Amino acid sequence: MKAGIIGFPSAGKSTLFKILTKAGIGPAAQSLKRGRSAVGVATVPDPRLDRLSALFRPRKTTPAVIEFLDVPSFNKGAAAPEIRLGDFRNLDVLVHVVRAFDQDPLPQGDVPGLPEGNITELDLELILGDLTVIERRLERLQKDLKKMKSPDLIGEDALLRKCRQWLEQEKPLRSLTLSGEEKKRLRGFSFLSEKPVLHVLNLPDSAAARIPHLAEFYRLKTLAGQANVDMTAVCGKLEAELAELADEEVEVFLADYGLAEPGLVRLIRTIYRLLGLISFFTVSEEECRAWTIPWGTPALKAAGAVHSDMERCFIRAEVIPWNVLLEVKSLSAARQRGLLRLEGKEYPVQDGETIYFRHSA
Ligand SMILES: Nc1nc2c(ncn2[C@@H]2O[C@H](COP(=O)(O)OP(=O)(O)O)[C@@H](O)[C@H]2O)c(=O)[nH]1
Ligand SMILES: [Mg+2]
Repeated sequence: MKAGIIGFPSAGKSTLFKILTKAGIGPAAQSLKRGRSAVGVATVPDPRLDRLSALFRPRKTTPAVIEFLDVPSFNKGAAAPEIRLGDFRNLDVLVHVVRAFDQDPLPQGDVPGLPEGNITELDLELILGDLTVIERRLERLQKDLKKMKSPDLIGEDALLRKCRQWLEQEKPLRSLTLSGEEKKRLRGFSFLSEKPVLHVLNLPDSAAARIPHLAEFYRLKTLAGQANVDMTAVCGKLEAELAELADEEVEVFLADYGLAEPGLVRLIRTIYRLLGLISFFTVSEEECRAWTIPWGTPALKAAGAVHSDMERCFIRAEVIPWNVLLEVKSLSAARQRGLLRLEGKEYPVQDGETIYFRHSA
């Protein structure tokens, strides 16, 4: 999975990127100077995997990962494509950092100003970027259509006009209803406003204790009825301090600020919610590992995520929820007690299940 961190200058993008990916400042800053995105990998925190790993004591524990890009800042009115479009190819989600830490200190009970303006402005940049691409392609298409009226070209022309009409109303493509066929046709364009967006409010420290509440408040107020968008909040400065601490100090620090968990944990969880992703686990003495799949994935495809041979030679999936496995302590005990379910190819894998794939490879 790939996520692009985007936004206007000094929103806290690089700060967030560095904490998420534990990236050194050097190489990342160098990439940005050349106008390219810096790339780093974040591991997905999952206490369920930690608990399974503590039980199985495998030689290796492998969490799921998300690749993050620290995309150079957008400049207002410049339309996004001045940023190399290549950076946006294959991005599954845009993480938009919204600067909201200015009103420091914030009186208790007060709510920071709504960042609606910032969100609309960002959407406008994405929309303008896509319009530029569409205009260019339509121009080219008219020339080609003069030479040859193939159904393919006619179809593309109609679809792009439909998109253009939507964008001209300042609406992002992610809210336009498209058929599977149409979506497939658009894929090659990698349209910016088509990608799901997670808005991350970067709030002042003084808002720390109320962060989950504020994130929810703004989400309901700002994003009501919008498709493929979600919202969360962090205190960037606080998260940066948190990242410097040893594991055993983290809990005390969080408690001091009245926080239940680091903002980054919530951020990643919200990405999963937005994209409709779930996790399943494979466990053995060799390796305990978390895998990310879309909600509703059948067991056969889940097997394929682990190994193509497992998909090809799939026999059965042996399934048990992670917490039940923790209780009975081993797969063989679970099998004996009839707690290991046998499921076939079509079975939709549920979040948090531990799976042993039987195969004939
Ligand atoms: N007070 C405060 N300052 C922040 C926070 N996040 C970032 N900054 C500061 O804002 C400036 C810009 O941050 P940076 O991450 O480089 O922003 P970018 O341009 O979006 O990459 C830096 O001086 C940061 O130290 C925050 O949450 N609170
Ligand atoms: Mg930056």
